[in-house]
Amino acid sequence: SGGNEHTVRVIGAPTDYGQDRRGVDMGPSAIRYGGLSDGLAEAGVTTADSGDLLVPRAEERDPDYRTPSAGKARFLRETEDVCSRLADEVQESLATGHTPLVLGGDHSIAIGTVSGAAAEADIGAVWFDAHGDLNTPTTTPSGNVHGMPLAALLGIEEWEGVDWANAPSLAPGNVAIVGLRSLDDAEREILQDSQISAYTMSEIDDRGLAAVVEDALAVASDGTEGYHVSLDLDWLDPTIAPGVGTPVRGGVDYREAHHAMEQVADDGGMRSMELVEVNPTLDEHNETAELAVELAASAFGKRIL
Ligand code: B3U
Ligand code: MN
Ligand code: MN
Repeated sequence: SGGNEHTVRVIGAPTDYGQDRRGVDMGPSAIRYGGLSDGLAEAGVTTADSGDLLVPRAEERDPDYRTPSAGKARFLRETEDVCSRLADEVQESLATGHTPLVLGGDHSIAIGTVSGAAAEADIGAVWFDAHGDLNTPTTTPSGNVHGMPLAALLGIEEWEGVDWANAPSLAPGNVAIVGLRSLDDAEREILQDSQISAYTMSEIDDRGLAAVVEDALAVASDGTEGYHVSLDLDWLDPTIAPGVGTPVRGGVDYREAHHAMEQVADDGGMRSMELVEVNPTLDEHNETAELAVELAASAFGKRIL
C-alpha cells in the first residue's frame, strides 16, 4: 500500500433535493457499505467518519418555495441550509489538519464543500463530470440545482437574495472540467467566453486521459494552494457505473478512471474530495458505490506495488 500524510474526515451529505430521479440521498450509506473504510485503509490513510449531516426528507418540504428572484431553482432554501452546514464542517476539518471526503448526495452539495474549502485556502477545482454544471437559476432547463454548482461557485450570475451563492469561491482560470459530453446551450455560451478549461470526451479520445488530467491538475494548481476534486460518478461510462441519476453514454472506462485518480495521488495537491450522484436504486448490486470507493482509494494513494 501507498501510505501518505492524509488524515481523512468523511462527511455524508445525503441530499436528493438537486435532481428529480430520487435515490441519491442513499449514496453515503451505499458508499460506506461498499467498503469505504477498508478502501481508505488500503490507501494507507487514517480515517475518521463524522457521520451524515441531518437532511430533512424532500417529502416534508415545499420544492417550490423560492425567494422572488431565485429563478427556477427548486429546493433552494433546503440546499442553502445543507450547504452552509456542510461548508462549516469542511472548513473546520481542514483547519484541524484533515482532508475532507464528502459523500453525496446530489452534486448541489459541492456548493457547500467547495465554499468551505475555499474559506480555508486559495484553491482550484478539478470537476470530473459528464456535465458542465454551469446552469443558473435563470438558464436551468430542469430547475435542478445539481446542474448549477459550478456556476454558483464561480459567481457567474447573481442569485438575488441568495447570499451563499454570490461569493465566488473559485477563479475560472483554476477550474478544469474533465469528461464533458452533455452541455446545454446556455452552458456552452458560458464556456465559450470564460477561462474555464473544459476537456471533452472528444479531446480525451484524441490525446488520452492521462495527458488531459496532467493539464487539468496544472490548471487547478496554478497559483493556488491546491485543489478540490469533485467526482460525479456519471463521469464514468454507464456500463461500469449504472447507478447514477443521469447516465450519459461514452464516459471514461475503468482503467482510465483509476489511472486518473493515481495521477491525483502522485500530484499531491488535492486538499478535499467529494463523491456525488451515486444512486443505489438504479445500481446493480452496489457496483457504482464500490467503484466510487475504489477510485477514492486510488486518489488517496492506494498502490498495487
Ligand atoms: N444540464 C442539465 C442536466 C444535468 C446536469 N447535471 C446533471 N444533469 N447530472 C440540467 O438539468 O442542468
Ligand atoms: Mn455534476
Ligand atoms: Mn454529471
